Parts: sequence; structure tokens; C-alpha cells
Amino acid sequence: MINKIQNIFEQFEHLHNYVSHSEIHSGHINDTFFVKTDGVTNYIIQRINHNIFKNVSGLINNKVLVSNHLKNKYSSIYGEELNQKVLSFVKAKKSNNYYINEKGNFWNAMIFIENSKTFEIVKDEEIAYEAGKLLGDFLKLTSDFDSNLLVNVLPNFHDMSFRYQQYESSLKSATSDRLKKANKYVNMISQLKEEMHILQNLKESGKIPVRVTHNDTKISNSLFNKENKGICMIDTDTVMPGIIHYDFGDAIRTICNTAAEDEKDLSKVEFNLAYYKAYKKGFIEKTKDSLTPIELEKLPLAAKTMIFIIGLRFLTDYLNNDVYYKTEYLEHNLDRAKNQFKLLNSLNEKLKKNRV
Ligand code: GN1
Ligand code: MG
Repeated sequence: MINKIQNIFEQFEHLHNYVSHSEIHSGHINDTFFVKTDGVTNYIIQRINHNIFKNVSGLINNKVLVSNHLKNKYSSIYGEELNQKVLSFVKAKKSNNYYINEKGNFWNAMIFIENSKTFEIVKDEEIAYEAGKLLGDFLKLTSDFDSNLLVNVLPNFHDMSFRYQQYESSLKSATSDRLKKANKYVNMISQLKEEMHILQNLKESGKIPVRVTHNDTKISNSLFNKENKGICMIDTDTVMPGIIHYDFGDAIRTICNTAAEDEKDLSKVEFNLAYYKAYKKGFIEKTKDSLTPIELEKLPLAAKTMIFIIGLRFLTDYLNNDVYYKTEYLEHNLDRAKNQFKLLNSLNEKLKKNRV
């Protein structure tokens, strides 16, 4: 009898036969599986979480459009190797780019990029530098993509006022036990309100331009080859119009953390300034001709803002009894939030003594 994952795999066009599969556990939202075949091409299949993404067909269409745009740009450089350099989506046998099973779950499939790896934590400056170049390339190559073609899959995704509103209403509905545990951060969150809105205000007043952005640039969404050179950005679920600070800051949030995003031992969580400089160097090398002075000037604020907003979202989900992110234990979201707020403190300390 064929198993569930093989059954899903069979709904997509593929070149070789299923041999086995394994789950990739790194994301907090979707379910992702590696499918090994008996040929040279292996696959990734992914269930998109439709409780979070209400327009999954629009989301998959976004990803395919962006992938095709990148493939057009790279085709003359990479030729037949193109599928191993850029994300390539595979058509489903019946519908177009996705398959819906009897439970109403949406699946999509991609070609697996061989000899590739991702990092959860960065261990040297070279990787930070490579990651900076990858994002720079992604933003540069998508800069002429017509953002009107993209569905806004998660409206207000990095909107600070929206995230404050969600947090404030979670304070009202939380259990007293969870509220007590979160209480230590309530003052800090309200004191930072003004500063954390600066980027959003600049965006809304048109002082910072809106571009096509990735919106989920944590380091585990950058693919590297065996020699630690960047291949491409993955997980394009949230590609939408945004400002570069979302992408720069979210990448820095994970690249410069000396520990994993959910490390409980906060003494291990520090902001690594050398990685910041290396990432920024790679990023600027690729984007220097297109960024405006204010975009460049606000990069350190982007780092603060994105560390903060993700910490706020983890804390909000903890107060809401863990309804959004996948969790592995009771206080997982609380630990993630504490980790981000410690990282923010460490960054602030370093910025007092250093120019970046
Ligand atoms: C989620 O699903 P994943 O792991 O790619 C989240 C990001 C957060 C990240 C924190 C759609 O990303 O915004 O930065 O967790 N994605 C969504 O690790 O909410
Ligand atoms: Mg994601």
C-alpha cells in the first residue's frame, strides 16, 4: 500500500519513481517533506497551512510567478542547471500548480536542489557575508517585477500597529498564569512603541520606497552549497510588497544571534556585531546602486525593529495559548519571545559603543 506522502507525490508530475521520504522540521507553519526517487531528480513537497494563509492558490501563484521571473533572468547563465540554482515548482497532474486532497489540504511540489544545506545558527563571517549577497541578489532581481501581480497573502504582516493591536488584545484574553509569565515584558513593550513605529511611518509617508520583498528571511531560508556559497533564497510564501528593512532586519535577527531562536539559556544569546558587518557588506555589494540614502541609514533600526516585532508576535501567541506557531512544549513561544528580547538588549548595548 502506498503511504500518504507517496500518494500526494503521485498527484504531481515527476520524472522518476518514489523511493522514500523524510520530514524537514525547520519551519513553524507548513509541513515539508523531502522525497527521494530512483533517479537524478528528487523533490520537496509541502502542505501550506490554510488556517494561516487564507488564499493558498494565490500564495502558490505568487511563488511560481517570482520563480519564473528569476529563472528568466538566470536562464542564459545557468542553462540546463537552472533547476538546481533557483526554486522550481512542479505542476500537479490535475490542477495547475497545486493539489488539494480530500481533507481540503493544499500541497505544492518543488525540485530538490542537490548538495544543498541550510543553517539554523551562523558560525562564521563568511556565511553571513554570503547570506547578505543572496538577499541582495533576490531584491535586485525582483526589483523590476510588477508587484501588482502579487496577492497580498498576509495583509499587515510586518505592520507594527497591527502587531501591537494583536498583542494588546491578547493581554485582555490571556489566562492569569500566562499573563504573569509575560508581565516582565509589558513595560518594555510599551516604552518602545514610538521607536518601533519609525520605519512604518517612513513607509506610510512615502519616504522609504515600497519594493517586492521576501518577508521571511531568517537564515534557515537561505540555501548554501557544500562549499558554503549561497545558492538561493527559499520559502517564498510571503513574497509581497514591502520595504527592504523587513528583509534586512529579519535576516540579521537570526544571523547575528549567537544561539538558536528558541535557546532557553539566555546567557548564550548575544548579538554578534562582526556578523552584522559581514552581512551588510554582502548585501550592499549587490544593492548599492539601487538603495536610497534613507534606506541605508535605517539599516540598524531595521535590525532592532524586526527582532522586536518577531519577539512581540511570539509573546502574543503565547498569550493566545499557542494558536499560530508550531510549539514543542508548553512555554516554547515564551522562550522564543524572551530570546528575542534578550537579543534586542544585546544589540542596543553594542550600538551604544559601536558605529555600524
Ligand atoms: C514563521 O514558517 P516559517 O518558519 O518560515 C513566520 C515568520 C517568523 C518565523 C520565526 C508566515 O516562519 O514570520 O519570522 O516563523 N512565518 C509566518 O521563526 O508567520
Ligand atoms: Mg516561511
